[in-house]
Amino acid sequence: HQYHVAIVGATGAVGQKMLETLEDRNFPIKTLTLLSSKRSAGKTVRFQNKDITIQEATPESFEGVDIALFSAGGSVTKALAHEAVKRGAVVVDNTSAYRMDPEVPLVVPEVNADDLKEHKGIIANPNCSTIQMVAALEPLRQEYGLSRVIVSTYQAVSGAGNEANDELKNQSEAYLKGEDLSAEILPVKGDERHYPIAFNALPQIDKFQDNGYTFEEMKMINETKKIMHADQLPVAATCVRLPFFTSHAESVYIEVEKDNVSVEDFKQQLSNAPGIVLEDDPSTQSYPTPLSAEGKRDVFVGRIRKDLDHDKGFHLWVVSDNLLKGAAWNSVQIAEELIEKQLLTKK
Ligand code: 11C
Repeated sequence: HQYHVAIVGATGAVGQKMLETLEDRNFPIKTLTLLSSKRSAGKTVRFQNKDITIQEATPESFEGVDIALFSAGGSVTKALAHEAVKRGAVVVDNTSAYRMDPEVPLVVPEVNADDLKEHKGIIANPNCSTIQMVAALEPLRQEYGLSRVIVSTYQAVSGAGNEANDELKNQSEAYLKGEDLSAEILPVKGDERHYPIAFNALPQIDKFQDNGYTFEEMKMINETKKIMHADQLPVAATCVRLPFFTSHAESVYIEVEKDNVSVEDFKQQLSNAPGIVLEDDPSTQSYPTPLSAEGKRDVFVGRIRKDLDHDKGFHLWVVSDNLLKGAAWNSVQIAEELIEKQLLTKK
């Protein structure tokens, strides 16, 4: 069977990766409709050696569409996702618009694929930094239980889109020429103050919330609890932007419930886990980095250590391509699961 697939936001950083991923996976496509804002409509992109013209997204664009992958910002999702569902499409949404809606499953296939069975037309793809963390923690939670998570992130600029990539490039060139750096996008487009990202580290990703955490930090906290069905799990996050283009890295501290768990147990568990690659050998300086993970669909884990003061505490280093497992690949993977589980009709 082949499907009519639509991508909303085809020209964005994630939309581009969705096209590449559909091609790489040889996804069973009958028709591919590429949609965007009025501004990008009329451009053409190449897919499987053909030029496809991007059309302006309207409610009618979704007539006959089976699967719609949205990645054009929360306001576009809010305006069009229900219109797509009304016309019979199943929506996989890569924005934060409906992630915390109790009617909308929030899915990382390695963790909670069964939640797809409850969908009512819209499925949310989690935030990139959340996805890679829960994918790495789930195999450990299943075996040893989880009683606390504390994460600090080291995130790539592409998480803030193509404009942020350009800002890093321009500032880096300016810095090396000894010129002044101008900052207009990061840390958050539309926020009042901007700081250079080149040769810097910014402890703000997305807007500040009333509790002093940023929205990115609250996404990691709330989404983790929802995906793992663990409302009571204590989760804390500090999210930091660093000057590289691709992949998010995370230093994760967890406490397990079981006694007498060893680093070897962790390694065994992770090396058998779906979608996880263990890269952890201090004797050969083996560990993942943002550059080594770029372009790959897996989540890489290294630097596993037992806490020196807490017998149930462990430290891990988790790295993944934020545009692939963090966005495009997780969305396409959800679409593949929907086909496999015969869930392409709404309940
Ligand atoms: C970043 N994690 O790195 C963000 C990008 O909610 O899907 C993803 C935003 C989202 O800036």
